[in-house]
Amino acid sequence: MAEHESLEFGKADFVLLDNVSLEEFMANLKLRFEKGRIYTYIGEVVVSVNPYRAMNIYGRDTIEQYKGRELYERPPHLFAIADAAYKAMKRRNKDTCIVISGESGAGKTEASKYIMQYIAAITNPSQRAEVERVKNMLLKSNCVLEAFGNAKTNRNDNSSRFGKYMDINFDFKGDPIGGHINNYLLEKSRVIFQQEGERSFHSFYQLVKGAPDAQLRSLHIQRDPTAYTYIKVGGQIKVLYHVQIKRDYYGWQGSRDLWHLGKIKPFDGDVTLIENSKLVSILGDLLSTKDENVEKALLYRTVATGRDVIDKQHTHQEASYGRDALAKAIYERLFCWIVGRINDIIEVKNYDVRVHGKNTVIGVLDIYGFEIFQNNSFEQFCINYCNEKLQQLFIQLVLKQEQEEYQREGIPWKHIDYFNNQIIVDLVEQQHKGIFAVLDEACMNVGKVTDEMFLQALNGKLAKHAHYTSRKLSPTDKNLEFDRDFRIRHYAGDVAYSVVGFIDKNKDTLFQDFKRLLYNSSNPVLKAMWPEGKLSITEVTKRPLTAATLFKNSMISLVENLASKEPYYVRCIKPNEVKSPLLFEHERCKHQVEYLGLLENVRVRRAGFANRQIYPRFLQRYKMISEFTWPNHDLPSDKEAVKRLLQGCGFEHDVAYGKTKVFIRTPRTIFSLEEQRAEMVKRIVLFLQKVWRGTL
Ligand code: AOV
Ligand code: MG
Repeated sequence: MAEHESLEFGKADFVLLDNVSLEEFMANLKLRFEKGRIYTYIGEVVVSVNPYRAMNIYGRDTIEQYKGRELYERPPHLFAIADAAYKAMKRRNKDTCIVISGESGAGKTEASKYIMQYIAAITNPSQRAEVERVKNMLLKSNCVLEAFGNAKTNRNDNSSRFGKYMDINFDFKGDPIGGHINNYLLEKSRVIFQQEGERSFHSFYQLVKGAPDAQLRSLHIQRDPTAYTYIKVGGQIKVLYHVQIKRDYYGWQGSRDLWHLGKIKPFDGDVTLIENSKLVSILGDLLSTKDENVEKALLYRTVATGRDVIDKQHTHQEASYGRDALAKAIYERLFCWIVGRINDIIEVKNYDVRVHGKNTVIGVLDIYGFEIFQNNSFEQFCINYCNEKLQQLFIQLVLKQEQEEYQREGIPWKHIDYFNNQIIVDLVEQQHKGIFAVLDEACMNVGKVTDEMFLQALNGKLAKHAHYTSRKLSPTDKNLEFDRDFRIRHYAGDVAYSVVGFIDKNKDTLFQDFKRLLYNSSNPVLKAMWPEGKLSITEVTKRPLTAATLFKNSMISLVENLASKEPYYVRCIKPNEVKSPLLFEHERCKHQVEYLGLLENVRVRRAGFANRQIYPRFLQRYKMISEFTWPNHDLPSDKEAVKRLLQGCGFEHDVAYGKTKVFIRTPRTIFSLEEQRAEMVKRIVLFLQKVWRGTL
């Protein structure tokens, strides 16, 4: 008996549970976690529990075990799902994607890295130099993006503060020839503020800890991070993993092409900046622009009144606001610029379909997970909405369409119920009525609209919505601590959001003066990041889209893109709040199993069919294994022919015949058909060779 089939480690696939109940599901999950079996299947879905310790299951030898194997031949593993996505892409010329979901700290980013490593390890057997270069860049880019886009939060020491979707392009041989990264809304407010116990992005600490003295001197940066207001707000300046940080720092220094971006560096954004002329001149130096222009942009706003152009001095508050907005914008644009540079390097070039054959894609999605903090703001709202969208995609593809197809095809089917979170997605994104729409409307208003007025508008529009409430609507609710909170009942739990800052963050205003300042920098890289700075003050600019609208649009197109590919899922579970390798907190895990819809997934899967194909395609592939169908059948329909073929093979009990498709329950049947087909192909080839040589 294969190790993974031994009961000592529980059931390797939840579909094999004796009874599909939450209790049995949890008992199996816990047993496997305790035995160090962190992966379990639900059919082709991998359920993963974060082990919070180094596991010896990702090495070269393990990779070899999974390479080219069928899913159930080896114990459940991310490598098996990566291999399945790769095989589907290669065998059937299909674009596939791997969607990794789970709450903050559940292990998505780690999983995405192992998947990438696996794909890199199994491809390019002929060691083509160009392919090796591409693979190297794909793997290295992770390190750079993590440095600039990840940070310590109270949920995860290495939390992704941006969403990442990476396409890997393959040529007809199945070797990676390029890739493309899409990044989604970076949590840039972290540049200026961190909650208690949190840190800013890793890059800041890596720089002060890892850069050589001379370089720090040239950037006017001290080695002591406590000297910098922006990166010490969260009080967590102690640098974790010092050794790793040093290695990482040199790691991205080594990526030669990416290194010169380091020219723009964090600066002390304290208001003293304005009083302290030395800081102004440091900034002038780092931004390659005149000191007096820096000072002017920080203190004044140029406004056009009719035909006149005047300089209006900022109040202290406006100056602080402007300074913070500038810091956030510089970092955000730097981040997007890095992604752009990586894309320049990895993008497929000189691809000629006639030479290279069809170009197929595997997409890997790693986003920021669902999160609840002490104080939740606009950023959490966007992140949690993003998770709702992905849950909706899972529901659509795994629970809904699957069941609808059985009905459409006339396969006897008892409907399996599940919670559909579309209602929450609508609550956020619906036109005119959704929270984003109400927010945009508030931001559009010419008069001064406050966050509180926005909350009132929400209360007015959403009073009756089952997933929305606020203190005004439920005055006795103890979980709503403040008048400025509204609460959403998300698929993964209730979250109270503070409206403070929603309007500003959504408008995301950056004074035109700063754009002009940076556009006029003599550093060409900086200049290129601020094309709007070209406009003169009297030119009317269109109102830019709000942060919410941009994010919503990017999520909608992301989901469309994923839905157009054949999806594979990794569902990550976080076993405890304290990052312990030993603790399986039953209630926490149960909650995740419930909201991820895993039990429903098992039910649909168990009652359902692993594989389906329309009759003509099925015949085309397998007709050679039956005398009734090879080379052609004389039965009245392809459906009849498929029936005859499967009866002949003895698989009758494992299949169902729909109107247009044959449904096959277990993957083993397909595997066996494939084996028989391979055997026949071999024989036919031998036969033909003999005919050819005239030796028959
Ligand atoms: P996330 O990506 O799901 O959270 P990570 O992948 O960053 O979570 O995992 C959090 C931490 O858990 C890692 O830094 C590791 O210490 C540990 N960990 C996760 N998976 C493994 C594994 N397979 N083996 C060993 N340790 C692991 V967020 O990005 O916060 O949503 O926004
Ligand atoms: Mg992550």
